[in-house]
Amino acid sequence: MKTVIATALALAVPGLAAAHDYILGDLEIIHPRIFETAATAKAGGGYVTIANEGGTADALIGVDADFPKVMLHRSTEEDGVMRMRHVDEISLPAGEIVELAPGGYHVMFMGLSEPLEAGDEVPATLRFEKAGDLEIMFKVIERTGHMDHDSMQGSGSE
Ligand SMILES: [Cu+2]
Repeated sequence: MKTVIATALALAVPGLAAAHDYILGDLEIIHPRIFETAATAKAGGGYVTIANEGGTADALIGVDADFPKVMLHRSTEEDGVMRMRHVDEISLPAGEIVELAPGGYHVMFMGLSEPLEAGDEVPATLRFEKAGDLEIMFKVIERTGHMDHDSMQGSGSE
């Protein structure tokens, strides 16, 4: 489906006041967010939930944003150490919900020139293999005390 319709739904769900989502064809893109970054951080992790409500598999194949480098990463624990690796795409099986979340898949925004602060919005374009491109806003949200890998200074490569 090539029709690019980015509809920001006005959600009024109690307890999810910060949630926002988008529809692109059969894909629902829910609550794209980035945790605020430390002053010295060179990278920030972007998270989002993607529901594929159609009958055909799709994949997230890239993200464009105004940073020197943006990559798809997957965090894994190896011998008790969290590492992250570049992935070429994130599969979106038909009828399934895929979560980009701390400790797993994420979008790595690299080469930050200044910290991302809670309340900021980061425009980005999600590129899907079949559904096409979707312009969204990642909302920068407060860190909830839980440290995850995205404050590490990882190379992001294999
Ligand atoms: Cu990463």
